[in-house]
Amino acid sequence: MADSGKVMRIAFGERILVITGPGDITREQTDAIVNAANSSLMGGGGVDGAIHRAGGSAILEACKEIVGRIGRLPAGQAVATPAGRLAARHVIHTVGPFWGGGKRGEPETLASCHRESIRIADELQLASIAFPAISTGAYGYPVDQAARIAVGSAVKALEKTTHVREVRFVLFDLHTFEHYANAARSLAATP
Ligand code: AR6
Repeated sequence: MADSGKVMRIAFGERILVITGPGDITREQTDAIVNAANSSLMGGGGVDGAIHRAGGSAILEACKEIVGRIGRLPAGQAVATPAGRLAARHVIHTVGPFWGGGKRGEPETLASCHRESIRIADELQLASIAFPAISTGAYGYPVDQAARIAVGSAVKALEKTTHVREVRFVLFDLHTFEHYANAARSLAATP
């Protein structure tokens, strides 16, 4: 889709990081969009609810099949389903950490969400993937800290991909956009 709101683009060699917002990830035309799911994979509120509503029942059917096969999805891991009626071709569902103060492995788990989602997109030979601000809504992760972890781990993963060339963060509100943009600016400024 045409970028809505503000857009920041940072090139890393042939790869590109895009931070944009305010924006609705369900309207993204990247090859994959990432869902901030819960371990049941049965849908929920926030961005999870929005993705299931916009994509239709094909997403839930695929999630049920996955849960039947592997059971609940642990935090930090990711799985891919078709995207139903969405413009994206795939939804990559990942489960962020619930914020419990920061000493329960939350940063490692949040980094793993981004690393695993990009790894799966690369395995599917996709060129682009869009993330929401995982864990910063119902799961209560402080946005400034989440932004640093999310952008840092995404760029690190992006440097190693074979197919994925573009990672986008599509932030729902301006406040969240500013934090992710600041995190990207600091990262780009670090030699
Ligand atoms: N596009 C982009 N971002 C969105 C959208 C959208 N359409 N809608 C909301 N956001 P949350 P979490 C933002 O709560 O913290 C669900 O019930 C939102 O403003 O969706 O990882 C799941 O089933 C916030 O910045 O995800 C889980 O139970 C960000 O997305 C639980 O919530 C994440 O907020 C997961 O909690």
